[in-house]
Amino acid sequence: VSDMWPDRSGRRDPVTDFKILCVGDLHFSDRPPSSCTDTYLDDLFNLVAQTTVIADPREGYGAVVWAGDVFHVKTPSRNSHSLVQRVIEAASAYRVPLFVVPGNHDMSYDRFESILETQPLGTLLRSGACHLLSGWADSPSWGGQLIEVLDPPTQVSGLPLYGVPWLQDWADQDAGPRAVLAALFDFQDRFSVPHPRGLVVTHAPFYPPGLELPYENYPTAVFSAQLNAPGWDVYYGHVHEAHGIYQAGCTTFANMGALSRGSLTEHDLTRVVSVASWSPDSGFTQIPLRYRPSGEVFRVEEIAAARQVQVDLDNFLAQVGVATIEITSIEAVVAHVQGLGLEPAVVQVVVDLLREAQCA
Ligand SMILES: [Mn+2]
Repeated sequence: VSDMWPDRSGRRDPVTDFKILCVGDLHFSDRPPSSCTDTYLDDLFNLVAQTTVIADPREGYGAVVWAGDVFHVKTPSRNSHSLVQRVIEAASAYRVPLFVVPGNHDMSYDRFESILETQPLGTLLRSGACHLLSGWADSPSWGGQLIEVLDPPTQVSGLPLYGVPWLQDWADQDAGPRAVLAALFDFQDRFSVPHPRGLVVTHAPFYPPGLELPYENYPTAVFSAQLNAPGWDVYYGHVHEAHGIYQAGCTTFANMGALSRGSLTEHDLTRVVSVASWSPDSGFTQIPLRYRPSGEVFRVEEIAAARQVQVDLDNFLAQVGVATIEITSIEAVVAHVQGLGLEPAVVQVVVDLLREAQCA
């Protein structure tokens, strides 16, 4: 397999017919989210198992990337050893290297450093069942430092794959762009050598132009300009709703939505659960999975209640002359809290409590 990629100096001719499988937010959790039936975890492992079949090296796959939020609950004591071992086993079933781009749920208080200190993702990475995708796939880094404790898989040397983890400052208009440039510190060193095409995977509050959230958004056109890498595409997690494939700036973006079906929103009742294949020649291709109907994975009374809340809210907003807002999810409440103009530290505590309450 190591002959598939040119080495870092680009001496070998690039192989261009490889594929990378991109998988959205997973949110493994011992307990199902409150809106979900008891089969939440088994259903999720079933979807992951399907991706291990799809990512067949004989079909040209060279790597799989999980685009963040592997574990749902950040509190270390609320992730059982049973759960972590099951995830290690599932991650080990891939026949090609598995990479993980850390998401906000994989860190405590949005601190990247917490991953390898307290978080279940750190245990998963240290098990060797998957590899950190932060910076270049073959040399993981953070904040300008190589992460020596984690060995990248030898067979991906030169793979045109780069990761940008969740950034504490994504939504900060001033600090956000600086944080992105810091995260991309060694990207320009070799983005065009040896591959004219490549893939960046991130966990980011990206939205298609025109669909941006007011409180949590990083403009995709700005990210495209900062990459400054024509021919490179971007896959991202974080937004659980599927955005599909779209263009912003000179970059093609894709988000197929979460693998987890843990957030009960209108789009989660209707969307096709999918992952994406990416290749230098073809770009992104949506791959639908086999999944259970939403009536079996969500508690029906919760669905009815959520719809009633939406209807009541719509009526109320219509009466006061305000446009509708989505308030059927924790994320919507989080967005609201983030828009209140509170101290960032206070917002962080409230957001963490809300997200963990989702699982209580
Ligand atoms: Mn998520």
